[in-house]
Order: sequence, then structure tokens, then C-alpha cells
Amino acid sequence: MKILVINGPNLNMLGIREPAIYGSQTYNDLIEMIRLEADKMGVETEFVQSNHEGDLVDAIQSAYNRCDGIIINPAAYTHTSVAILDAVKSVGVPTVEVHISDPDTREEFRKLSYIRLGCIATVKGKGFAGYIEALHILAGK
Ligand code: CA2
Repeated sequence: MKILVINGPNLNMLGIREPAIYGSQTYNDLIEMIRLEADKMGVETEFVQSNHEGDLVDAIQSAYNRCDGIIINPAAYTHTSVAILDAVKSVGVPTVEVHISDPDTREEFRKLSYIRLGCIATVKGKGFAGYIEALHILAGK
């Protein structure tokens, strides 16, 4: 089983600012944590982080006929991007949306998620552990 893990804009800044919301661990810590758990499960992983919407669309399309699942935190594009929702729908690869914080308890504009409409599940407000939960959701499919 191969899972593509995609992180959107500014998540490369994890651990550098806003530790009260996103914790003090870095993006590299996140990748290592996911890789460790995936190895234990016998799941192959691939990681993409980009600050650019089109790159995220390209990454999603790259999973077509190649990956068994996608874990995606589109970050701010969650609340704006129909293109990312359409990409997820177009590849037909089971996708889990993850958010480190719980956007529903923050500003009003974070309550709308376009990508949710194309996902089999959403995990939010569980910190980095949300990505591990997403791995298990996809592995259980
Ligand atoms: O909670 C999440 O995972 C979010 O997807 C994070 C996004 C935010 O726009 C979503 O509403 C919820 C923001 C990611 C920004 O990451 C930072 C990391 C370190 C310092 C500042 C921002």
C-alpha cells in the first residue's frame, strides 16, 4: 500500500511560529513521525509540501493509478480552493483531510472546507496525531 501525504502553504513553518496553535515540533518531525508509523504498518509513504495551489493539484494528480490513498492538509487552501477539491474528485483515490488545529473553533472563515466534499474522512484538532489516525483510516479500507 502506498500513501501520498500532502501538506499545503506555511506548514513548512511548523515549530517556528504559533506554537500555541500548531505545537513546537517541526515539519521534518511530522514527516519522521508519519514515516515511523507507516513503516511499522508496512505502508509506503511519499511526502509533498508546497506553498503553491497548482503544485498541490499536480501532486494530487500524480497519485492517479499510482497511490492507494492520500492524506492532505491543504492549510489555508482548505477554505478557498475548488481546484484542489476537483483534483481529489478527478483522481478517485481515497483521501483523508487532516487539520492540526480544529478550524471549526477558530475564525468564521475557517468553518468552510471545500475539500471535505471529496474526502472519505476529516480528522481535526488532534495535532500531529491526526495524520496517524488518517493513516489507519486509509489502511483499514
Ligand atoms: O489546523 C490546520 O492544520 C490548518 O490546516 C492550518 C492552516 C490554517 O489555514 C487552516 O485553517 C487550519 C495554516 C497553516 C499555517 O501553518 C503555520 C505553521 C507555523 C507558523 C505559522 C503558520
